[in-house]
Amino acid sequence: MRRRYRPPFIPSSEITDEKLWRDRRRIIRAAGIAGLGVAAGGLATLAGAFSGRPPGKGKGNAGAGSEALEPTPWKYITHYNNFYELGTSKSEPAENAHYLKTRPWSLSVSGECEKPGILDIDELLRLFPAEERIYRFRCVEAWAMVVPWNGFPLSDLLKRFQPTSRAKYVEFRTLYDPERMPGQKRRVLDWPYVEGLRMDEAMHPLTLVATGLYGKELPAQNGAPLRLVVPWKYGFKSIKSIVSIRFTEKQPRNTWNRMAPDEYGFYANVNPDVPHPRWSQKRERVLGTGIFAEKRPTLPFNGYADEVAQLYAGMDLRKYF
Ligand SMILES: Nc1nc2c(c(=O)[nH]1)N[C@H]1C(S)=C(S)[C@@H](COP(=O)(O)O)O[C@H]1N2
Ligand SMILES: [Mo]
Repeated sequence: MRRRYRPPFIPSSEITDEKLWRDRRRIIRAAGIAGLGVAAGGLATLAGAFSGRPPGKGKGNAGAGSEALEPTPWKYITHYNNFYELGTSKSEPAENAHYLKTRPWSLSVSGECEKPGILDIDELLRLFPAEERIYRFRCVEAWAMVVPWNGFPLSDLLKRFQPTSRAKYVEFRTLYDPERMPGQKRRVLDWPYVEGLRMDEAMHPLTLVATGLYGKELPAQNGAPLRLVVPWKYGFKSIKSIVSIRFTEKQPRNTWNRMAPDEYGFYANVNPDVPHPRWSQKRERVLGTGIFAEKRPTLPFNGYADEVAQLYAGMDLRKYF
């Protein structure tokens, strides 16, 4: 999480996917098909789909103040990554993606619930069809992007296992398998990667399980076959390549909080007023806009304050950072 930015190397073969997606979107819009969440009235750009309101099915929601934002190009979303299981630099996760075989894969759900169980990934993908959600994404290292995810609300998945009234938190774990995740051969983190959410955060309609990107299968470097996306929190909360979910009574100890408790909190809500101990969080650099592009201001809750600020009413957000 501490490296300086190097422009990523981009093979031209990677650029096709995003172009296809844009062409498809253009065709759908030109045909006047409803369901994209784009109001009638001829929006000039795709970014016009960003309303800042809670998302409906297939609707973009890149947060308040995102009107001028375009989805970040595929090549940046897939070649500038944090995924320590596949290497600690930004370029290694894409280079090492081939190690991460995503079949067989299953998700176990346990803890404080009536119906614990194990779901095979293909069964899971059948049960929970993906819709498109365009979200802002903000890493704790002060870079940002806009991502067209495909996924489904985490709440749909969790409800199936019937959490009990003792379930106050949800804990997530990444696969532990040094053969498929060669970064785990070195003890740079305390493997496996663990994250957690409070139950109300986990059940919030913005909280997504992502299984795809730009209408395609999720690339390994982005957390295939399934990863969490919590758009109002710093990127490290969005745990990748999940194999286990556990309902708990006590707050889980998330990996980065265990590594450096004064730098990474449990809540990790995007907050321009609370600096990281080693850098400011007031501004962010948008990937794909060029290294000379001006930084833009970071918004409270990453632009989703209208939707989520009430979850933290009465909490001191400097203490619970
Ligand atoms: N298992 C796992 N999940 C992880 C990480 C990681 O190293 N391992 N990095 C986190 C961090 S710090 C960020 S910013 C995002 C990056 O997601 P992206 O590469 O898809 O942009 O993944 C998060 N999820
Ligand atoms: Mo991050």
